[in-house]
Amino acid sequence: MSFQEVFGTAATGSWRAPGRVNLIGEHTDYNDGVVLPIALPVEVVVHASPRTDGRIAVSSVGHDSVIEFAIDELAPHSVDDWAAYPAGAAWILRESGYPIGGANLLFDSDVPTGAGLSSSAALLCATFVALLGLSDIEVEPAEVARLAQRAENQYVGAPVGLMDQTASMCCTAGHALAFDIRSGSLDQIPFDPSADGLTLLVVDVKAPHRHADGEYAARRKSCENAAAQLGVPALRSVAFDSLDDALARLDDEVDRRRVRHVVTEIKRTEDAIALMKAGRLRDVGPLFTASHASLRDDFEITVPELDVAVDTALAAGALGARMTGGGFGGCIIALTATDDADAVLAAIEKAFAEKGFTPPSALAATPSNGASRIN
Ligand code: GAF
Repeated sequence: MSFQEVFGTAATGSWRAPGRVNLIGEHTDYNDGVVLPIALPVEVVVHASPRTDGRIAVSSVGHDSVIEFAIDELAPHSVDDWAAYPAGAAWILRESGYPIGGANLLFDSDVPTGAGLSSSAALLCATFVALLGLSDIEVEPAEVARLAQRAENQYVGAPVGLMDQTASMCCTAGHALAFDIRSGSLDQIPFDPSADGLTLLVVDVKAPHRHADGEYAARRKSCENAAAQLGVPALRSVAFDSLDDALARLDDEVDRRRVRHVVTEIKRTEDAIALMKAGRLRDVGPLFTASHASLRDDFEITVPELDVAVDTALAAGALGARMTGGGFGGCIIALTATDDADAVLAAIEKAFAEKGFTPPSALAATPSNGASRIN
């Protein structure tokens, strides 16, 4: 249904916010680490018009239902299902003192859900830019990302870090975003694989997310416990050179593995950023592969579909491959010579058919712009 059909008026504007894929730096954001995402050319679009009664009504293309709430009456978890995200955005804006007005919002998205490409951060960020835009309130994109994280943590109740929202707000076309969570610095690194005859494949392995929420919270807790035991504010404070000393001071074998992943992953991310700045993208491949091994063996968040996709991509000639995102399903990325990309994808499809897995699908990894107004 069109905006006019749902709400009986025309939309006064449209805004968009993209999904993302992280090149490297997995499960480092909530450890004050470094991440390197790109925004993808898939996005949540929201068509919007203002209301004068302090209420927000949300609907989405393909669904007939309209969910409505009063901004004044919002409290954590007061709206559930997908509408919890726009409600959470309105709630944190109100709590933070931004005088937003009511709105009618119609969402349309081509970000696959459950694929680890941040459909929820895109939904949140699209809502923020629309609600702020309708009320002519200007807020820095990085601050919008922090508000979006607070909405997800406090309203929806998901203990996520700050990467996905920042990627959706702050990425730029043709660049990967080197985001240092501790310092807050945002460095746009030119990222154009095709200039080097390379392709970044993003392959959705279509694995059902298995216990992803509880496992994510457990990983985060393990990292926080270890940091507390080491007497540091976050695992970012553990220098790569002193990793062995730190591991020797931890009682718990599982926590030791989690710490080893986080500290080595931050180092790999810093190395990848340095290589990309030096124009040596090809050499980043082995860092991707080492990241995957660490996520599989130390962080223990891969599933057979992710491991088979990575192993097959490497056997078929990829320069490097890894799972990306929260884990327990989602996508892998594989850096390949452009001439080999079709063969790598075909090899993954063949391996999945032989294993009886759901057929995977591939996406274009063109680095795109963060959230913006469309019209
Ligand atoms: C999910 C979270 F939302 C991010 O904050 C990040 O921790 C990521 O998993 C893992 O790197 O996408």
